[in-house]
Amino acid sequence: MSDNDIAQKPKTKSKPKLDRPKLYKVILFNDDYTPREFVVMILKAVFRMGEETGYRVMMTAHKLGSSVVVVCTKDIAETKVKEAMDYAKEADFPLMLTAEPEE
Ligand code: TYC
Repeated sequence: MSDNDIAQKPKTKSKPKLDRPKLYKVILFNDDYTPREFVVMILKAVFRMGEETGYRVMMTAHKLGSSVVVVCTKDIAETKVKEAMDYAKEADFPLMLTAEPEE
């Protein structure tokens, strides 16, 4: 038996597992000054929510102090937070949103 007879293991390419991108939560915080309708308008315009979902998310923040708006990639979360807060600044409301990494 020559060396050539040794069965070769089929060469399977090992695929390195790509880590899933870390996800970020966009959090909406309550305040005493921003009108409810303005918050709902932001949720509809920036986060593409319908009226009912927007109202529900706004009321959750209003009653509990904060509410998760969406979970997405860091890039999208930060862009949307900036967009929403720019609208609020423009209208002189102290509306606050943050992007936080999911545990
Ligand atoms: N608390 C505000 C009011 O009573 C409404 C509001 C809701 C503001 C949710 C911010 O994230 C918010 N006018």
